[in-house]
Amino acid sequence: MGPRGRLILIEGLDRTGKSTQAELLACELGSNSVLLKFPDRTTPVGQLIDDYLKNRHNPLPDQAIHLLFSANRWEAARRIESALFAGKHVILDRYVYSGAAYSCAKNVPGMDMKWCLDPERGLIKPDFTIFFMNNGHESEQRAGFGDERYETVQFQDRVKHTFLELFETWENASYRENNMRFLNVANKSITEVALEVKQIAEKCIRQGQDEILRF
Ligand code: NYM
Ligand code: MG
Repeated sequence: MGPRGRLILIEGLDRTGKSTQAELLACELGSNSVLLKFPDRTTPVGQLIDDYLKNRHNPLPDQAIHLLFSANRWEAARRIESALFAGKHVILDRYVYSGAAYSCAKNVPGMDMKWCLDPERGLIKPDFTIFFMNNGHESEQRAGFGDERYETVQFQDRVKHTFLELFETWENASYRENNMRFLNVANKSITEVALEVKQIAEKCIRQGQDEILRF
């Protein structure tokens, strides 16, 4: 059996170019890679999520939509694991950290960070996480900003702080140091960012790591 593939996550705020870069990376790695975007809106659970995001008046309680986002990852868990063991690299466009940061940023009583992270326990953890940052209010200038729920400047600010708190307080120092990179994409071209992402991914693949990490 050959070496297992690497699980590489691209995370960040809305409209920072994550999907574009995840696609470019998957292209770069070629047929030896699989790209998964969360939420995966194609599954039955994903359709409920899509409906919620597009319809600002959807009455789903915050707890219920949170658990659907998590269920949407669990739906893919076995697929991810078998791809990795088949030697394929799996590129993720958003994952557990988005799940916790967006829900926790809503400040719903009882939905603290621990509550938000609990349903994610046991999911495979990325071998490497690249977190896309910008200087703040650039996302709103990107095409389409505001179309979906959560896309307001105030909420994005809260999500940004919640992401940072999540990494600082709830992620372990060794993961932060060895398995993560914060990448400021402000004022960088798609090509520049793609080159950095490619270099990070290639390093992660070269280094290798046998055991699967879990949340
Ligand atoms: N989102 C995404 C969540 O609130 N929880 C999650 O677990 C995930 C994966 O969905 N505003 C939010 C973040 C986005 C929205 O994602 C849709 P995208 O990448 O714009 O399709
Ligand atoms: Mg979006």
